[in-house]
Amino acid sequence: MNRRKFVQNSGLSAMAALLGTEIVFGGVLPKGYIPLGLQDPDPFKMFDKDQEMKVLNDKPWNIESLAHLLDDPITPNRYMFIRNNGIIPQEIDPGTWTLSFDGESVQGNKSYSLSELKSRFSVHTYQLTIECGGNGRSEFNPPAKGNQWSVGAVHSAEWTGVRLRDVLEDVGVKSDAVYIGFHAADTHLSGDPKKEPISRGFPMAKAMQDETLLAFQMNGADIPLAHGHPLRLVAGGWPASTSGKWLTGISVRNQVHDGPKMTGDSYRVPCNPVAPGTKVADEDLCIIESMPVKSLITYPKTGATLPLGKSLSFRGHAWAGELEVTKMQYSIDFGSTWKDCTLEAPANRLAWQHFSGVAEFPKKGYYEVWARAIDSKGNAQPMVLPGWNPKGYLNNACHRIAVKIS
Ligand SMILES: Nc1nc2c(c(=O)[nH]1)N[C@H]1C(S)=C(S)[C@@H](COP(=O)(O)O)O[C@H]1N2
Ligand SMILES: [Mo]
Repeated sequence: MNRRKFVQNSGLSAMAALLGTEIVFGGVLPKGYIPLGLQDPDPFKMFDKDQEMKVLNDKPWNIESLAHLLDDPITPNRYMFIRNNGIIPQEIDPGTWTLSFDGESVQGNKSYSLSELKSRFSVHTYQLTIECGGNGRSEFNPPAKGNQWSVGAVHSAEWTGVRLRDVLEDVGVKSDAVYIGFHAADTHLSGDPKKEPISRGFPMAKAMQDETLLAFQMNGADIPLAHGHPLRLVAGGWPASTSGKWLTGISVRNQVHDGPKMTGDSYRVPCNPVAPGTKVADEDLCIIESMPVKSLITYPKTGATLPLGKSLSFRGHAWAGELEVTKMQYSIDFGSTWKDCTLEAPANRLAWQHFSGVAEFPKKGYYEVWARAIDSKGNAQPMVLPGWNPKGYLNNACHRIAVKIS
């Protein structure tokens, strides 16, 4: 039961207990009225998000964007989805914030203040597309537990920071290093201070890429609190769960990192396809690495109506994890025939690419515009749901919008 319902259904004494004091004129409270002191905060105001965004969960906060809100070439904060596994840290002092390095494969433990990171290493800016591994989960059948993301758990902001590689070189890494794992300042939903809500990572090869950043800015300003202020690991093209927010530590491991949400069915999918609903043994699950090819039509909004004889200009973005998108196509006949879209180069590696097209419709009636991206290895987005997996990851089916010609 959520808190609002609980408060609504509770009597005066329960509300007083929640407030920590007596409600003095409680006897005259209108029925069903929730005292301001017990009302949930407005997430749109609190996180500076657009009112059209969809709140999937408030404990922890998970807020989804919508295809047509993601139209900007670089996603502004207002339209960026929020995904949390735990409680957002409350008291953050960038002045005393430190990032510490440890693990089996560092030459010695070391830590840096934020100002040391900023002054001792060269600063880089990249546009990086990060998509939640569970984006598209809501379509799987049998359904998968977890936030029921539709298509809006992706964003492509500009991140500024220092390269993880440069800092790792300064720390000194042993030759047996295979993986890094992040540690962060958010707290576990259980309230247990010893439990980390999430501590994921990636292989050294990803850690050493130019674009893998320890970021302190997003879109040219301090990172907003919900997106990892004051320091965030950003690994474009990989499941967003590897981009640790509120970053406090990096462990350099001589084995695959085994922090919370690295094992079991978290962010792991069957190494080989399975029938929907299959129970998959632990050793048959593989960690998700680079995200699959995908695209979104961000204009027009689904449901557009157009007079006969007028062509439809549409546009959107396409991305392909570590790869580039090399071809973008659209169909107005449910995938029977495809035409090419105009496709732009990315701003930099791991940034999404913009596409546009002009569709003509032969007669009045209902149509759908389907969009399909193809990556540099020839992988195309599937028209229908891809392989079922226990937690509903990696749904990269073609995005589509409805259009009526009247
Ligand atoms: N510290 C920390 N980092 C985290 C998470 C978290 O719960 N705690 N969630 C991860 C997941 S699962 C996703 S999808 C992205 C979401 O990033 P965003 O909220 O900035 O959109 O953050 C990742 N980094
Ligand atoms: Mo995620």
